[in-house]
Amino acid sequence: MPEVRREPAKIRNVAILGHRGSGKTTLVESLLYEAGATNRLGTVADGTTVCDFDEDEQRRSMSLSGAVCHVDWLGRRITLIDTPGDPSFQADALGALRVVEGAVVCVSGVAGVEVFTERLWRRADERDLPRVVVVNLLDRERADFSAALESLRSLSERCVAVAIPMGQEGAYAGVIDLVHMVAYPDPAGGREGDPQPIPAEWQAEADRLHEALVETVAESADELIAKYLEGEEITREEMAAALKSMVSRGELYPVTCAASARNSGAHALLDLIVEALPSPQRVGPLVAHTLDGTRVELGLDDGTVAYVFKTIADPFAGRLSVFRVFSGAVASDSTLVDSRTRAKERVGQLFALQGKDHRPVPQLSTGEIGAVAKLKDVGTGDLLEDRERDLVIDPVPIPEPVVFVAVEPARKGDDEKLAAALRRLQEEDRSLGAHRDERTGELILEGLSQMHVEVATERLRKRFGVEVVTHPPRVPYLEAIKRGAKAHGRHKKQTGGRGQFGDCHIEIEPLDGHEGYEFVDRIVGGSIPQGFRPAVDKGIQEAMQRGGLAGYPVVGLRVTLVDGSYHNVDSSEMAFKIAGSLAFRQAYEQADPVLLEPVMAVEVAVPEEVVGDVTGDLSSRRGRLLGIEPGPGATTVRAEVPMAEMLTYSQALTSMTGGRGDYHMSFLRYEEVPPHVAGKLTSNGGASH
Ligand SMILES: Nc1nc2c(ncn2[C@@H]2O[C@H](COP(=O)(O)OP(=O)(O)OP(=O)(O)O)[C@@H](O)[C@H]2O)c(=O)[nH]1
Ligand SMILES: [Mg+2]
Repeated sequence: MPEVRREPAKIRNVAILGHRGSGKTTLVESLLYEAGATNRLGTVADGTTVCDFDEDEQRRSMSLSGAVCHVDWLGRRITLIDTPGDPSFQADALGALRVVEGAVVCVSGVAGVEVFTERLWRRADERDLPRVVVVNLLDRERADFSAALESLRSLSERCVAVAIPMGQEGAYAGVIDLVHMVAYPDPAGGREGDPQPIPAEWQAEADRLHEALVETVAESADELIAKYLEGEEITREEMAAALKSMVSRGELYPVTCAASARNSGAHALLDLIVEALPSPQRVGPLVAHTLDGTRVELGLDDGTVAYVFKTIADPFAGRLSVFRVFSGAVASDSTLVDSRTRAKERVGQLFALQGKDHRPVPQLSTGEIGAVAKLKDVGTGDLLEDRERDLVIDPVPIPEPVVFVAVEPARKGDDEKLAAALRRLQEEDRSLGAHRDERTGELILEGLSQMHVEVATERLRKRFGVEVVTHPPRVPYLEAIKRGAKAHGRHKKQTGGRGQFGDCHIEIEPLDGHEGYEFVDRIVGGSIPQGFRPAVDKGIQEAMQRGGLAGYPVVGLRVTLVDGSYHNVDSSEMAFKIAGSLAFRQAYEQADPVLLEPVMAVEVAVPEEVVGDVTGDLSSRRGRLLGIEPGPGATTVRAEVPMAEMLTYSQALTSMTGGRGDYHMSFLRYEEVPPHVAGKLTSNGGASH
């Protein structure tokens, strides 16, 4: 076998993180090309990159899911996970954080740090993840490396330049590596190749910044500071070692630069990944827990433990599980135990991933990332172990859905197919939800944004051949009464032979909080025989389901059966049921009926400068403001807003905040619909039952 065990020290697992459009996918393309893993530089515009391989990504020119690929550089295997920069698809970015020892944070040289850069930075902080930063797109108009560096300092004062661009915008001419004091002239889409001497015009600037960098790094280690103060040369190895320990401890975030579409900056970044980011060897043990809560620290060789961080639903090849080996090694054609299901799983052929291409490998060693197809019942977040050890690790937080859309198959009879396809999509994207609304009977797709849901329905069609129609969910209104009323219901029919006769007097009154249903039998004597009274109750309940105002179910009612009469021959259960429903309908009309609507508890997090717009908008949606709390990154606005007004909130918030807003909502309670709104709902016929 050509590939046997790879030393953990020779591995780097790196997530590429950053705001939408900061050039991540292009950056990965450039790293692959420079390292010789590919022989052409693909572009996002032409849909020819390794990482945006899905048709839907190519059509939208954006990444919709995480993609795994790898390069070999300086004797190290670097596995790169390109993640989507759109928050709707953040589940894959968050999942990637769990399986890497380091990240490359990609920032636009034009826009600097943007909202989602900051959010991902905080997530990486929580995991103490070592990071290097690359300021990309420096050949673009209005690119400004110093301004971008300045904006990075808002994330951390420890962001320090380890490279500078030689010119920018139209004058961009390449990169100077301040660690090794070499230059990489702009290859304009070719390979950068070997480093070159720094051009004379840049020498003074480079010397000054190199000196500052050496001073920063030297201060981190006693033996280096001594050498430095005595004016001795610090070697490349010493510099790299010091850099790595500082980056590993989060004391330094080296910032390099690039114009990835021209393949500029790749060489210096590849060096930086190897020299500054830690290997699995260097990182502490994986902390897991057994099911009974005991903490377990897993070293690199504590049996076999692998973690599935991504699942790809392929309608033809079946399910592909992408995993990271944390301890031991996984071999092709072996058996592992899934710690969630406790079932044995047959592991067939293993693959190394290069975007959509799978290359068979005999084994995946400690620290490596790869994939296997067709495991029986293994989901994202599962651990695979060599024996039953009942281990679990902290789950990756999955963002809550905020956008709800009703879906139904376009073709009758496709319900089963739709349900199955949805399950497959949910395996792949855990932030996608689906449920059947009990009240309206609709199938509701839940996502993080309108686009998220659109992408899902597109996939249903393209991948699984299920055409669906979508519409805003029907609001599950209810009806209730505000005061008591009495009525008499009499059903009498004489048709030839046996007639029908049922007759009852009822009183209805509202229950507290518009909740529940009670049926009280207050008949004295036998004006209605015992056996027929439940029929009255049943008739009333059926009528309540149909409502009386706009066709929505009536709730929160006490019904008292006070009197009635019967006929020896003609009375029947059916007749009393009808009498009950007639009585109810009459009483209901006089009981001041009202519509009730679901009200949501809404929390919106937005930049301070748009708080006024957001609160104004919520008020116009009949919202009740509860509070405004300033916070470090965003101001939180809390409000109670009727569900009917929140159906299209996602788009509104995006346009109000330029995509910098976030919200979530949950059902709070039912409330009366104000008369001016109710008028519209009842006049156009209400629910279509
Ligand atoms: N001029 C210039 N354009 C670039 C550069 N890098 C990327 N682009 C372009 O910028 C756009 C966005 O690049 P992507 O690589 O898709 O960015 P991304 O960060 O992967 O975007 P998402 O996956 O949507 O988050 C594409 O049109 C690229 O061709 C660069 O260095 N210079
Ligand atoms: Mg991308």
